[in-house]
Amino acid sequence: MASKRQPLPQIWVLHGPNLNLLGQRETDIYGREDLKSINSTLGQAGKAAGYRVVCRQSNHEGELVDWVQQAHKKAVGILLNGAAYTHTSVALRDAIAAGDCPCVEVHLSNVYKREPFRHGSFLAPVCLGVVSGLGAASYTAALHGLLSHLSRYDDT
Ligand code: CA2
Repeated sequence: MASKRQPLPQIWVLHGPNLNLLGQRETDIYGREDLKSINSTLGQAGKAAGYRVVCRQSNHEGELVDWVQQAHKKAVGILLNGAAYTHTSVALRDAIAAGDCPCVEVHLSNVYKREPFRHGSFLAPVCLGVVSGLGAASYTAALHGLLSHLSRYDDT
């Protein structure tokens, strides 16, 4: 009888508004790497660790809220660059807090070096941690932090 392979546990990577423009504009702030390349790096690193990485980008707050809710059901962890919604969205914060899936807040730029309105985050208090300022490497650092957390709390 053919053996059935278990599907890999999923990590969802959610990118917020305007991050589809990465690599094309404001490269002095956000770097030259585009989203496709960041997603591909995360996919490979996740696969090497035994996870399926699912990446999505939206410019719409409600769609991001929907995805966070779905991630709580389908994924074991979330990396979220909420972009501008980080600093404004009670809805995203409530969605993160509404489930048990650990979420890491990610930023390419060092938000604390920038305008004061970027210093506050509605999301950070309900996240596992925050990585900010390492460029595209913020995402890989966040993934490694999440994987380390998951390996500590693995109940399989
Ligand atoms: O540093 C980050 O990753 C941010 O989340 C990026 C957001 C910003 O509102 C946050 O304060 C910090 C902005 C994303 C905009 O991305 C662009 C990329 C290329 C060109 C223009 C915008």
